[in-house]
Amino acid sequence: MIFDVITIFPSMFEGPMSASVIGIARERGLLEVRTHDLREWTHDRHRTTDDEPYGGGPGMVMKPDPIFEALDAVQSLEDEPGYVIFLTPGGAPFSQKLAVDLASLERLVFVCGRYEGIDERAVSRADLELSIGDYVLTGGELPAMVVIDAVSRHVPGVLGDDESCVDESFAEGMLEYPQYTRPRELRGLTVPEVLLGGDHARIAQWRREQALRKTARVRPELLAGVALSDDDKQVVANELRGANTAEEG
Ligand code: JEH
Repeated sequence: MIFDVITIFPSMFEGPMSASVIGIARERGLLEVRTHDLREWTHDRHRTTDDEPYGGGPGMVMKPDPIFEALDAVQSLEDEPGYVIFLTPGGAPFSQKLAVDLASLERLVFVCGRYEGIDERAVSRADLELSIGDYVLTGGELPAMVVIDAVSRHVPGVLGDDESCVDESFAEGMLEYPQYTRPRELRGLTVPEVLLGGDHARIAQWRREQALRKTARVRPELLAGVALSDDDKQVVANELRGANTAEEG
């Protein structure tokens, strides 16, 4: 899969896109991440990418013309133009489902804004406008890397067998159960007994209950999308009453 990124800060991508899973997948030729410096498509001495907002107001706005030219050039690099994504605070919420769906495309082209945002005529070149969450960042670069990371995990071969993403729907729509590794005891903190026994049915049952309780506590709204048995509903009701804390930690 190919990711093309148009940005005024290509260097921001160097570390995150070279380390760990993404870096290894690039070395193996499973992914390409190519950055393109937007300033190459400016034509003035100062390589200007921003200008004052029409109608007044604070801050500066990203000029549309370099973005049009950059997209024309980058989209022409391959036979197919790629699917164009703008990262903006007002975009549709990025989600796990979108990460999976976007992974079936051959090429994504990201435009990262800066300043207070992007001229709306350039934004109209987007096939999709995405936001990674309801908080304001300083630009679209970190969001682009978040999307690349989440999508790449679903490109065949990127994750090893040990870290495979197929079984992530185990506790469909719930938060994760707690995980433990060695040592068995650390500073008086112990691993739950059930995990040491090798009774896989009991372990699965325990993990599901832990996931259910955590979800009820932290993200109760997620449970609307989960099929709950009568026993499950009892567990949820207990958790919401704040029970099971003293005796089970
Ligand atoms: C932030 C791209 C490009 C943007 C808006 C404002 C104009 C009046 N989840 C996310 N958070 N932030 C971003 C994002 C994603 N995806 C993100 C970006 C850019 C993505 C520039 N910025 C910085 C930025 C706030 N608005 C500015 N105001 C004048 C129209 C309203 C407030 C500040 C900074």
